[in-house]
Amino acid sequence: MMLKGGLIGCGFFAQNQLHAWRDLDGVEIVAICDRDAGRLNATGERFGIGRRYTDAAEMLVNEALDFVDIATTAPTHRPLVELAAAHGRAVICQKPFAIELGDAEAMVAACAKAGVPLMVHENFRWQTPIQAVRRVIDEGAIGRPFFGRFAFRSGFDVYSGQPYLAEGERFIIEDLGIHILDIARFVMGEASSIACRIQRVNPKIRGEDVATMLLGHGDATSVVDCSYATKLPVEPFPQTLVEVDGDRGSLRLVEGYRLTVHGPGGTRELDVSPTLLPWAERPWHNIQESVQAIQRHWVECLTRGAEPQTSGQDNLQTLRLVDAAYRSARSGQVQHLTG
Ligand code: NAD
Ligand code: 89V
Repeated sequence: MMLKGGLIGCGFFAQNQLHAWRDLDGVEIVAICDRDAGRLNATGERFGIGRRYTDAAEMLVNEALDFVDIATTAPTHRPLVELAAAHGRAVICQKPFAIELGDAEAMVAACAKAGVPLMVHENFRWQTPIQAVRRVIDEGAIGRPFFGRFAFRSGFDVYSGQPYLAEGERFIIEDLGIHILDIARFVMGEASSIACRIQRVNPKIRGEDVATMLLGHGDATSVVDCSYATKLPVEPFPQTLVEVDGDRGSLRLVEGYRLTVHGPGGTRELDVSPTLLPWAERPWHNIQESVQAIQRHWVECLTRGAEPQTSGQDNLQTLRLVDAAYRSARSGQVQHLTG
C-alpha cells in the first residue's frame, strides 16, 4: 500500500523531510503547501511535486491524504493540527510541538477525539549514536544506570539558517534543549524533577543560549547541558555527547561518534557514525539521517496501526520538562513533575 501525504511549510527544515520521504518505500508526498508562493514553487520544482497550495484548508479539502506532515514553526501548529484532525487525517507535527502546554494538550485531545494518530517529529532520539547508547543499556552491558550526562555544546552559527532563533524571548531550551531532554528521557527513563540555570552569552540574540539542567529520574540523576556559545578547537555540531554510569560499567559517547563501553566483559570501542545519505551534507548528516529514521518509523506505525514512540501524548512529558526548566530558571527552585 502506498501512503499519501501532504506537507505544510516548505521552509528550511522541510527540505530534509521531503528528501527523506522521497527515499522511503510505501509513501509519497502528493501535495505541498506554503503560504509563501515563492518557497512553495521552488520546493515543488525541486521535488517534482505539482499539486501546490498556499492555503492548507484548501489542500485538506481537495486532496485524499492519509496523513499531513506539518513542518511550520510552533505558532501555527495548533490551528494546523486541529485542521488536519477535523478532516480525519493522521498528523505529524514538528517540534517544538507548542510553546504553551495548554495548546499541546488541546492538540492531543483533538486528535484523540478524531481518532487519528499524532506523532511529534522529535527526531534526535533516532540518531544512530543515540540508538547505539540505548542498545548498549538495553543489552545490560553497563548494568543499571545511576548517572547520565547529555551535553550539546557548540559555537555553530544556527542563526543564519534559522533567523527566528535569534529573535525569540526564549531560545536554547525551547529549540534545542527540548531534543536533549527527550534524549535524557529516552536513555534514563521518565524524569520526576528538574532544576535549571540559564545564561545569555551572545549579546546579539534575545533569548538564552546556555542552559544547565539537573534531572531526577527516580533514583538516577542526569545532567543536560546545552550551549550555543561554546567555542571549541573541533566544532562538534550537531553531536550530543553522552556519559552514562551504571552499577556494572559505563559508556562514553565522545566527539567523532566514538562510543566506549566498559563493563564486566571488558572494554569495547564502537564507531557509531551516522550514514552520509546521498542527499545529506556534513555536519547536518547526523540529523538528516534521523529524519529518515523517524519518518520510516511513522510509515511502519501507520501501516501496522501502532502508536509512534514520540506520539503527541508522549511528547507532553518532554514539553512539561521544558516548561519546568524555564520555571526553575525564573524561580531558582527545583520543579517536581507529576503525570
Ligand atoms: P521556516 O520559517 O524556514 O519554514 C516554515 C515555513 O512554513 C515557511 O516557509 C512559512 O511560509 C510556512 N508557513 C508558516 N505558517 C504556514 C501556514 N499556516 N500555512 C502554510 N505555510 C506556512 O522554519 P524552519 O526553520 O524550517 O522550522 C520549521 C520547524 O522545524 C520549526 O518548528 C523548527 O523548530 C523545526 N526544526 C526542527 C529540526 C529538527 O531536527 N527536528 C531542525 C530544524 C528546525
Ligand atoms: O534541531 C533543531 O531543532 C535545530 C537546531 C539543531 C539548529 O537547534 O533548530
